[in-house]
Amino acid sequence: MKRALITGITGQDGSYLAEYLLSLGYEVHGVVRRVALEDPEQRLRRIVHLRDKIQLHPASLESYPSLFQIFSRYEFDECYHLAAQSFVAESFSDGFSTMAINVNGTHFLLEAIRNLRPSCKFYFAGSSEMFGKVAEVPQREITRFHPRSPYGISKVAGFFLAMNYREAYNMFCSSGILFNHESPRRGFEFVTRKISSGAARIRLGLQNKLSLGNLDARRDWGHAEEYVRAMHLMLQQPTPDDFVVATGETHSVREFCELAFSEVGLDYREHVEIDERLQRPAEVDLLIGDTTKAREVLKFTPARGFQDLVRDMVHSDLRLLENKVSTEQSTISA
Ligand code: G4F
Repeated sequence: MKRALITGITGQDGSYLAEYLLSLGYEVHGVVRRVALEDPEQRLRRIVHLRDKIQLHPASLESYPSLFQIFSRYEFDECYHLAAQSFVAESFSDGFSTMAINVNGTHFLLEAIRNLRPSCKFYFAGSSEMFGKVAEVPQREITRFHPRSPYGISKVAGFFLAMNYREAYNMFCSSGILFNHESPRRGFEFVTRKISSGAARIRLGLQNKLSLGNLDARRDWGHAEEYVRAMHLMLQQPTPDDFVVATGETHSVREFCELAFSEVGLDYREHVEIDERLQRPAEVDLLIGDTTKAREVLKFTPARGFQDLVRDMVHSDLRLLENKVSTEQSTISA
């Protein structure tokens, strides 16, 4: 039985990856913040159904000793480093904590592995945000990076840290350059979930308007549940390497709105309003990934397209809200 450690196990990707590794027969461990253990209903909500199948360890990405301790107690075969301050807009508000968590956290983990378990394979969650002001279209593994936010810069640093540990210490470190990946488990701060839940709430009469920023930004949106398989595949290769994971299609935020609102029988133009305060100081205008290497080497091709993703998110939010409303109503009448 292989033993894997996931940082960021309580997030969208971490929860899907934990499910996937369990289905493959792994022993799954996760790093969580201590506060998460104290507020399980909210902070562990994505992994509540896995609670008795996984082992959680309280630690902080800001503390080398806390990570060192976990590696000194267990011999892991694989480590998936997904935890990060991952909201781009927040990185403009507080670039310093984004850099500290994302860069030092990655460095601490790599160093703990080097000292205690150098044979442990390491997956680093890179990001298409590293391409930023894109040097070519579509973007591939060798496209020059030009990040446009502290978040993007922190991911470039993490990417090169992983590469450096690979080259300097011969460790198995691979980075996934994942393009945007979404699902019904996405956090509400990201634009896709903001739109899917907004459209569902407007449909149910719970609100009437949805404020958004730049509707013209284009993203290559895939389904997170599928993308975790690519992470796992990267660590099963004979040699470590870096891979773009994407659908190869691009759509604007406006198209996402159009489709999401039409799924619930509404016209987004009657409900979406632009709030200039939601514009970013520097925007990433166009992302679209070149899927060739992942297809040829990993044999990974995502099956779920844009329409399928939008539908999944909107209908899941509708169901969630309908259940909530009917529970509230039955509580009131009881
Ligand atoms: O959903 P977003 O916040 O995602 P973003 O910035 O593309 O980053 C996500 O994908 C990256 C992979 O490329 C990850 F590395 C990162 O951690 C994160 O998961 O914004 C998408 C686009 C942006 O262009 C933004 O300006 O939507 C635009 N947008 C327009 N109105 C908005 C809004 N974004 C948000 N969050 N909220 C808005 O109201």
